[in-house]
Amino acid sequence: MAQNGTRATGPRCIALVGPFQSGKTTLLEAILARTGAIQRQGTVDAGNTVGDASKESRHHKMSVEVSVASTHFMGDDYTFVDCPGSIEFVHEMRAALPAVDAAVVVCELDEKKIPQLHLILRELEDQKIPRFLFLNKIDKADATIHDVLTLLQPASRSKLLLRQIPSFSGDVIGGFVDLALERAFVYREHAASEVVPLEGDTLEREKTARFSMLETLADHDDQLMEQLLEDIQPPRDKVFDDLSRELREGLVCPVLLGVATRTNGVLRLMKALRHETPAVAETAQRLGMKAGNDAIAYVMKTLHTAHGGKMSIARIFNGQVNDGTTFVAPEREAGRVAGVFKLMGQSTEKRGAAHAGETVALGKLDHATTGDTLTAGKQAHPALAAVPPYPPVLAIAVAAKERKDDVKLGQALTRLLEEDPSITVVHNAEAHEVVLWGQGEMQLRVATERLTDRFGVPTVSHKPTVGYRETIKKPVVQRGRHKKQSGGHGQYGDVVLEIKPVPRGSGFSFTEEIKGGVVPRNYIPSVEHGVIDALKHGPLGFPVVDVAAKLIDGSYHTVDSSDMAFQLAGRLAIHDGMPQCQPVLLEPIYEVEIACPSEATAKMNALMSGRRGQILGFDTREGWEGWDVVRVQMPESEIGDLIVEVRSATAGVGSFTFKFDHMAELTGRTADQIVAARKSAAA
Ligand SMILES: Nc1nc2c(ncn2[C@@H]2O[C@H](COP(=O)(O)OP(=O)(O)O)[C@@H](O)[C@H]2O)c(=O)[nH]1
Ligand SMILES: [Mg+2]
Repeated sequence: MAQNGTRATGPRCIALVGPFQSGKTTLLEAILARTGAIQRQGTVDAGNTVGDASKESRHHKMSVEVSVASTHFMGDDYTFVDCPGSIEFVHEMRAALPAVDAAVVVCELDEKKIPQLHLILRELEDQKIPRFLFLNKIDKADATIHDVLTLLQPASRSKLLLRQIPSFSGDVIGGFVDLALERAFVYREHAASEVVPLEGDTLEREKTARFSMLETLADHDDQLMEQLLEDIQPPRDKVFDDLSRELREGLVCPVLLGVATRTNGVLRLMKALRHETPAVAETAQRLGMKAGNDAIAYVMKTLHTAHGGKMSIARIFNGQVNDGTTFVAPEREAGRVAGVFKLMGQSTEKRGAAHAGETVALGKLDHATTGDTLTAGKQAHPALAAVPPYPPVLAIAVAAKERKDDVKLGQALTRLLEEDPSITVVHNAEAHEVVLWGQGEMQLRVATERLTDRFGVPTVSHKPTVGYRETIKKPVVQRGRHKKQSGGHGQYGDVVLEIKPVPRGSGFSFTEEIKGGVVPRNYIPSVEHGVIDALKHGPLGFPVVDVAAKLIDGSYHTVDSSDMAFQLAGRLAIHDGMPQCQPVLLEPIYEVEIACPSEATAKMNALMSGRRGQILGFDTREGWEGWDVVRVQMPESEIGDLIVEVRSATAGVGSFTFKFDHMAELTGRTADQIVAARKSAAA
């Protein structure tokens, strides 16, 4: 039985987070099985878990979005939010975190996962989410727990506090000792662990480990410190109170052990959650919620389901939400709830009103988006949280496979972005491209799969067009004469243009110095029009920039001259003049700032020079111990898949931001290839 009886403490919402493949989805399944929400524990490998039930997740055998499922335990409701571990889907977790009372960080005993763990803990620390570490897969552990903690500690700002130690049967871990309870358990597969006497060698280890746990707690409790110094055994209740308080205040991160596949350690985890995590009122306080009577909810995720339409997964922080509740978001109507649903992974089940603390799906809130704070009432509550997505790092251009789907693609993209706000869409009018910007290859692949499978628009995708330009290096004076005077109404326009390069970044200018009306005033805008048109494709095939054209001479015909004729004359002059001006390709250069663990900095250096990058400098990353920032200038074409290499050189955790800096001349082989490719594409 639980140490504090069975008093109910209200519905909780708990995030399962942690590095990729650490066992989060398996742990969710184990929790649901141990608490009776499901009859049979599925496995990720068999593809029959409650989490990861979307087509894309099953297909890639990984979590690509949050999976939400609720269960009961000792009189209370618990909703678990299984978050993808992959860095590309980290926004799913970040947007969900404001809704949760605590997070369970699932981690393997694997040194290679430390950088990812570091990033995840950082996010939890920044958002002030109380957190447990669940060391999973201890059935496969070949290091001692103590050594592992020493390795992991630098990734955590708060002290990792070992709450359990393993006990052994022979060489393998057969159970654990709970250091707060001072009780020993042996694991039983898919059943509650069995209490066994705490004795012998295990008792000795327990004493040492318990003392060190108490010492850590005493760092933030003077009274406990005195008791320890005076060799007084603190009462068990005091130890539990301290554990709970220090967890909530983010002073410690308690560490529990387990084997998710066998549900070992799962009940103890549930009991720790039950006794130690804050309830909804405290979480609401953390978010700065103001007292009132209106229902308030936070949207952690938006989904478009095949049958139910749009669903907003929301935690209710105050009041009660019914079918028909009308919500406002700050500065916006959000819509009217059409159905309150209980979630079990992908499946939804209609239910009654939801109360403070519960996490449910709300049907058809047309104008609600992920991250919204919703208020039922006239006066919107200020946003409880703001989690802007990280800037995107990778792009693909997408188009509907069939022209007839063009309009449908627009609608599908709107839904896609609602489901995943860390994707942005940019319309490149010049290249007639719809460009999806996102967080990585897998995320964009999943995005195109969703467009096809979920939103019914098969697409094709390719690399986005790089914004090359061209300019000239020499001036020329060029005549352009358009003359057609055989039969019927003739055409006549004649201009002389001075074409010359201007400094980089000054764009295009058109001026005139016409004397004696050799080109009548009313035709001059037509000449300019023709020039601008011709400069859209220079001799190399790209838009021309940094050129000045001056109209200096010309002639006209009283009957045959027209706007059209002078436009054509302007075009001709550019067309014939430009090739004589030594045209040169310009490529966009960006300033890129790469953040990476210091041990990878040297690798970055090599990577940059392979990509025509110019290193501008190195720095330590502010507020990130053991990290560096590398600043480089790099051509746009080389940034295309840069993230793939940056991640592979940094165990997945490196990232970058970039902004346009300048256009630079490009000559030689690379330039020739680009021009040739353009010519063959245009042909
Ligand atoms: N041996 C062992 N394998 C586990 C355990 N928990 C999960 N796994 C396996 O680890 C892999 C990744 O699990 P998954 O739950 O998908 O990890 P996630 O990426 O964190 O959701 C799967 O093959 C699981 O079967 C465990 O406690 N012990
Ligand atoms: Mg998973």
